[in-house]
Amino acid sequence: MKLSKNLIFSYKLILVQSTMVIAMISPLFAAENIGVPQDYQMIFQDAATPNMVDITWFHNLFLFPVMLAIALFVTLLLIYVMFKFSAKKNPKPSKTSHNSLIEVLWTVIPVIILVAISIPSFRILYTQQAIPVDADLTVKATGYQWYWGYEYPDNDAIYFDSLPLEEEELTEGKIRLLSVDNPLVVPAGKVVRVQITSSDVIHNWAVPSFGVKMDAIPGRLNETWFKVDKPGVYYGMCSELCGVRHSFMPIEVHVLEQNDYNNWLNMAKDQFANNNYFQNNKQLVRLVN
Ligand SMILES: [Cu+2]
Repeated sequence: MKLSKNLIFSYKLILVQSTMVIAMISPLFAAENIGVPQDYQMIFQDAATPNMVDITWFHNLFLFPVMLAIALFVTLLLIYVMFKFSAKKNPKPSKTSHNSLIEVLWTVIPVIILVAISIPSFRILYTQQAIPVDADLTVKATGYQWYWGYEYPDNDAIYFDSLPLEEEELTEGKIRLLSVDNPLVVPAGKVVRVQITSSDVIHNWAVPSFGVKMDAIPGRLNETWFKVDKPGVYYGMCSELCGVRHSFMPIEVHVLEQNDYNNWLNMAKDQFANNNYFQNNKQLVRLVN
């Protein structure tokens, strides 16, 4: 009776683990997506920056196999123990309570695994944090309850608000809850330094395909960077719970070829530059008054 219970338990364990493995591997073969989440997606979007390439490699080809190997090893060990030392097969249990060799092994091997994981992990963390000194462009993203404001301090202080499109404004190619009226526009193949802050509560500027996720904190200026070679539209969202309309502050980044970017810049200078900052920023007006 006990054995059959054990059997059912081990079958369940195998079933749960194999379902988890299939669920985690299948998105690796998902169709091409650039900067857009896909239906039933479970892991990363396609990488658009060198940092995200590293992060994807680290997860898919390093952490995931290590995790899989450990999970399989522990599962097999459990199954082995359940059969080998069941009450039926092993009626007189051993009274062993210490085994120096095994204790050293189960301490040293996990330490080696953790050190091996930490080396690429620290390298990736460092490249994310170290802003290249020769950044080609600086943009500033400010989080407001509940939209983003973008500023180009190097280009006549261009400033504009970026609000999500309402459902009736959605045209062909626009995505509900991801498309905005004024997207952030940057040139392709250039290092973009992003300064991130907030005017009210903590927000978070996150674009998954860039491997970028940085808190926007009132009174602080955080920095991150990205370099996207492939022109296209990339999406992200505020990733810090910031209030009732937290899910309505998407991020849309247009990466343009240099020529197209220059054209946009000229247009933006006409439209957005040197405007009265307070007029543009209703939130600040409210705070000041
Ligand atoms: Cu937010």
